[in-house]
Amino acid sequence: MNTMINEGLVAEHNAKLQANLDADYAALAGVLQRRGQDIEQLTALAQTFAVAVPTWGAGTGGTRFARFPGVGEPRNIFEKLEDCAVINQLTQATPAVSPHFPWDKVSDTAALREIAQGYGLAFDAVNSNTFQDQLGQAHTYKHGSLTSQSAAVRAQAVEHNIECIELGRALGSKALTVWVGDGANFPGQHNLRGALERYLDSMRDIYGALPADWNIFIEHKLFEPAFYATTIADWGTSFACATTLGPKAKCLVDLGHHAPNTNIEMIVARLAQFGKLGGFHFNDSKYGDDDLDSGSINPFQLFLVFNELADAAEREGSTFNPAYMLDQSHNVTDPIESLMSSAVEVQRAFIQSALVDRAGLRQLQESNDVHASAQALKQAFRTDVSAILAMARLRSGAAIDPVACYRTTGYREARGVARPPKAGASSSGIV
Ligand code: RM4
Ligand code: MN
Ligand code: MN
Repeated sequence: MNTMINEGLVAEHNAKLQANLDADYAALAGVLQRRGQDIEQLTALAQTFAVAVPTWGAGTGGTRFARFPGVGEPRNIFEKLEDCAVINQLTQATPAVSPHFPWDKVSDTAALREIAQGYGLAFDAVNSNTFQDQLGQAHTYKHGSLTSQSAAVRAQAVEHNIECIELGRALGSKALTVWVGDGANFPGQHNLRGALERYLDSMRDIYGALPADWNIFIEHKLFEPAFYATTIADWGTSFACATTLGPKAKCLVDLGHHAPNTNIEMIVARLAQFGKLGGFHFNDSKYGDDDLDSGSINPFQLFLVFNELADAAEREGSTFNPAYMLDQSHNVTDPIESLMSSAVEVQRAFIQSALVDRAGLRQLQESNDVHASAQALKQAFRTDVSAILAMARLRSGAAIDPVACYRTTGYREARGVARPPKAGASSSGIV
């Protein structure tokens, strides 16, 4: 396998930190044992965790005001894969990447798959893009794509999504995620019902092109770029559309796509209950679709989301398998550092949720012991499982402290030389 980081450097890093880790691990094992929990089981569980990395997250993002390019940022999908390989090598928690088309389109898709395989990376859900125009495109998406009033625009948008399915098949992917920015900026601009009817018509055509073992994920988002009425604004609309389309259609929850204070964990519970939870785009936010690093603003919410996922997994068994992906935009940090620590934060919430004694919690709930029920969750959330995550990494061949290890390698500085800024390079789509 091709490794981007010299394995000797990782081993050297781990050798320096291992004695401290062993001590922390033994101390945590004792704490958990007193609660009747086996640390070894939790570490083995942590080693199974995987979250996909978005190719566009490897580039430096921006806001609608400006983008400040990062040193040595990737200029194309091949360089993005190099950075994704670093992230997975040092965390062993991100074995798949999620591509976005046409940003990541290349002339030889089979070769792209082989290069990824060389790094030990697979392809997760493919993402279509009808929220911006591409050079030479016949029709503009200025007034919508799948919901457009124009049959020609809708046909073009449908065709693009079907092309994404084809590209995804060649890459070994099994799902298409559709997010459209379609909506209205002014009351009266759209017939609200008519727009959703056109969306469903278009989606039926895309659905019809799905291979038997594929899913289509419908991603809702409250606002932006439409500021008055987004066609797929909420999970209710997403659920109604997924139900109308059929069993291969499921809902995708991007944590940033809700109004502040929305009870996202309850949305997760509802979608899981009715078999429509397709997957996640993890990130964090304070105001809107801020695309901040997972767990950086509201780690308790992330934990509560995983608490619902653990509950659903217990009820549904192995058939419950939502897709996990990060979807973030890194404006002021090194994307590799942000993506590594975000993957670890999501993995942390996953392990913390496994600390909850579900049978015990049910008893507390049945006896209406409100205080103790709340404390059962709080105790799990307050438990510092860092040593479990670090031990899982060490045992899987990754770095005990991924960011500290990365900083010793000089990787970014070397990319600064190898990847001089290039005009028109697709460093990121989110600007
Ligand atoms: C959107 C949404 C989509 C992503 C784009 C780039 O806000 O989160 O998942 O494809 O951004
Ligand atoms: Mn998203
Ligand atoms: Mn988003």
